[in-house]
Amino acid sequence: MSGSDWIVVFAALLAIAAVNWWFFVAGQAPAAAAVGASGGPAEVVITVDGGYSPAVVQVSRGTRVRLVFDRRDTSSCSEEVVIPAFNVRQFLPSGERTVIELQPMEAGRFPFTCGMSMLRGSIVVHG
Ligand SMILES: [Cu+2]
Repeated sequence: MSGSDWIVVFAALLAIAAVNWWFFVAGQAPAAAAVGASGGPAEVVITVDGGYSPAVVQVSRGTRVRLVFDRRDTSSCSEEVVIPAFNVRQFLPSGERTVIELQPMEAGRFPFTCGMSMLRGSIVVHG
């Protein structure tokens, strides 16, 4: 390997370390998923297991979005998801995927919670 190859390898390792840091250390902050932007699929799977993962979903205004709630836990806390801005109150059977379709027409941050407002997430709509 020549000297410049090592620089490339080092830069790649640094990039991998930065990504790992972002997911595992900075991961204390709510994870975000972007859908509908740059031609990506407007579907996001949200794992429900004592919380929502990702807890923040970023979408583009006017994009039709499929939120797929994949409920893994059996706690009564998470059995219902509520999205007040979209008049959604939906039962989530444990061990199943429940699809909620939305088409946000306004930019803003719209929370979703469990039926008791203990578990929290939000949909961030970019204008
Ligand atoms: Cu709850």
